[in-house]
Amino acid sequence: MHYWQTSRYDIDLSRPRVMGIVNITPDSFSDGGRHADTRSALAHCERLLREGADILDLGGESSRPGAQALPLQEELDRVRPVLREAVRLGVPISVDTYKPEVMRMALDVGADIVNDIFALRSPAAAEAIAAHPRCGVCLMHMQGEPKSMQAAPHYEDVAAEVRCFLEERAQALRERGVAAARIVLDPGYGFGKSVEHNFELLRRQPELLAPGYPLLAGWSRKSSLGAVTGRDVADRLAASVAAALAAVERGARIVRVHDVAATVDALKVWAHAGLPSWQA
Ligand code: 8Y7
Repeated sequence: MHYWQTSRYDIDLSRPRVMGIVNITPDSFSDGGRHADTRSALAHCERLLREGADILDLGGESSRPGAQALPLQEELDRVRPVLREAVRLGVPISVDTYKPEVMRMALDVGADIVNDIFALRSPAAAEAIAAHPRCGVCLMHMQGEPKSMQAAPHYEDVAAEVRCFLEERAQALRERGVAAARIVLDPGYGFGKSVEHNFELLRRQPELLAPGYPLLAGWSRKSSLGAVTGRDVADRLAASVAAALAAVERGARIVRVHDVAATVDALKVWAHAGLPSWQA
């Protein structure tokens, strides 16, 4: 599985790819309204591209633990104007949403990938993807839902359960006629998982490769990195880069990050180091 098939691009995964995070959220320091929010999101897109991002992931709703759900119309109105411009930037554009209506809008406007933290568990969401001839999709594991997922995460065997869930979600899509080459899986670090769960999952991440789909990993600035380093979210750059490299070393083909420039540098050095003889 060397390419990720998406609406306009076949993304070559023979080297690890960097997905840059673009949050489209109202800017609390500006009263310029929607137009200003759109412009600042697009400026961020352009910055991440200069820093070497291979894919941009646009999101209108925060999925952080405890975050409130965003009304549908507000999400549509935030994402649409940014997406219209972003699809002209010459890179694959992913849209982070679990709402089928937002997926349909995004695919109509020309998005390449749908990134769904609910892994298309809503039948209408799976339908929206299956109705498109070739968009890419990222299926992420989450236990519970963002509002409450960190309350009491529980697993008998976190790696086995995540793998089983992801394999099932991929199979459900395949049965709707979605080609395997369109599907990427994601362990969902931080989504209904304790610090210990996240790191056990990272150590055992190679087990998630067995179903045969490429893996995407998102560790950027997450709280488990704060737990290990004692650092606040603003000071987790080094921790995030280390986690991204560990994920790539354990088979991730795409890393979803805020700090694109640092991650791109780290991956360049990592690529030059090659694999140790016992892994080659
Ligand atoms: C992930 C994600 C977030 C992730 C995928 C954050 C939207 C929380 N994390 N999507 N989204 N994987 N596929 O801290 O790990 O970035 S939001």
